[in-house]
Amino acid sequence: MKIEQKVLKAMNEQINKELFSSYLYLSMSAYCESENYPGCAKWLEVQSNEEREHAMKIYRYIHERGESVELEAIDKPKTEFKNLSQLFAMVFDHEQKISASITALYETAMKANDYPTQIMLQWFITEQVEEEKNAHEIVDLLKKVGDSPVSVMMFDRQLGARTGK
Ligand code: OFO
Repeated sequence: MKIEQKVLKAMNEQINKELFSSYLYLSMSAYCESENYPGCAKWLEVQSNEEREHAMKIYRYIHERGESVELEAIDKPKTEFKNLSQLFAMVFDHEQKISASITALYETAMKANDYPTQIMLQWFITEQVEEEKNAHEIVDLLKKVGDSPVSVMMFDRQLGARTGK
């Protein structure tokens, strides 16, 4: 069964969004490295790698369906941040936008009666619940941490405990 053009276009756009997410989180990781928050840098690097893997899931799926992937230019991510609170608020905001984009893509696949694509996207829908939850928890935690250097150091250590590549 061929993928409808509308669905294919939306999936190719989603690849670009996932790659941009990866690039954005890597940029945030670089900022944390330069500000001496190695734990936050590690968390964001792992997140960046996960986002690339999300892009690759769709990339592989398009090929499995015998269609073509079309990669577009990736926008330049923000490189300067005010502080950790602003940075993680941006992560949460970005994840909410990605969830909306996945939902819209799912609706496009539904309208096209493309059941395999809907099944493939169910993984992303579940993943987004987790991603939003994680980002929201960090934003909340940072509110409690406040400005105390010792608390910020402990927060950084906690984030650095994240496992993954
Ligand atoms: Fe962080 O989200 Fe991908 O899908």
